[in-house]
Amino acid sequence: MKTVYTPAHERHRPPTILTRGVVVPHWEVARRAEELLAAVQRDGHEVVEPADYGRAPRAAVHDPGYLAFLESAWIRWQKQENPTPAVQPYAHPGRHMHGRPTGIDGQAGYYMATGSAPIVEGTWEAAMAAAHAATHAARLVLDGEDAAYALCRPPGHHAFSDLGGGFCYLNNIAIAADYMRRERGRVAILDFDVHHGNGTQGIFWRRRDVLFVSLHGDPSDYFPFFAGYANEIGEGDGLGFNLNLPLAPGADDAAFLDALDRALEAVRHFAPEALLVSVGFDAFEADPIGVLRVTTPGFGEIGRRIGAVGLPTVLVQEGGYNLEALGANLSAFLGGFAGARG
Ligand code: Q9C
Ligand code: ZN
Repeated sequence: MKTVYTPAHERHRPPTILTRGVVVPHWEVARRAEELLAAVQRDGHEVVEPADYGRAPRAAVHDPGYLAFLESAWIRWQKQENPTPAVQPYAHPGRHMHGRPTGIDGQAGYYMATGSAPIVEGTWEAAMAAAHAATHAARLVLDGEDAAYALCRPPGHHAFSDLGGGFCYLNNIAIAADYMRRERGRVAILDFDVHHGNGTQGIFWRRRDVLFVSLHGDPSDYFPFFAGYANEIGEGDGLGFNLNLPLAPGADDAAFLDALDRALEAVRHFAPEALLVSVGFDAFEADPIGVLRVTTPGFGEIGRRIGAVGLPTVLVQEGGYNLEALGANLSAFLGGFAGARG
């Protein structure tokens, strides 16, 4: 399978994250992509660089004010007194607050849902490149490839139209899905990252041409907390085209695969012309921020069942933070997928 990869991700180096009151090194590190790349190379997949698709694909999904913020935030931050290397908000609009700040501190809080998506010098370039990688994988599948894998970093599924957060800036899979929709009637997105794909859900909430289905740890006590519940089914035109399957903490391969079967049943019923998959390996039993217990062979079976649906498929990398296991988990997943394609 063709893998779309660019070293542009290396410029995004989020330094730290505040976790339970303590500043710790960020989990979303460049080595993640290096481990994933080494695995696809070991397995003999062809690696290609993405083309530059310009502004249009991201502008079709994201708000102009949000894009202008992302592009300029780091430079604006440097113009403050005693600047630091990372834009990191500390105040967000809570309930009952509707004012619109003009300064960088307030805007950072306005455009970021969480403090876990710091913006450093190379973040914008890396985020654009990740979106191009997902778009390129979509292009390959539109042009007749059976499937393609976008090795994206930074990830994207927590980014809404006008709101970043949770290590995400541009929503790579939403950009790729919307891009495919220009040439295909209906597409489905399946998200098996351990965190609910709240940004992707938000972007397609009122649309019936893009089905969104997510498997994830129960948000009642897990990030992103405020979305991912089973009663979220879309609204307006999109009513009935959003499916959330939250899993209890500690869910094992069997529980995960049962939920995956339900998700794939919904995909088959929707009968899309293509499938896009938010691929996360943070449901892994030894992920440092995960809460589920999927094993490496479990990811193989996940790949096999997704491949067996038989749709043209765009795989887009999201999370997964166990650096020692990332490569093996990707190999298992891609091997399972390829096995089902014959
Ligand atoms: N104590 C993705 O996997 N919360 N994002 C971290 C840990 C944010 C994960 C706090 C998790 C976001 C793409
Ligand atoms: Zn995740």
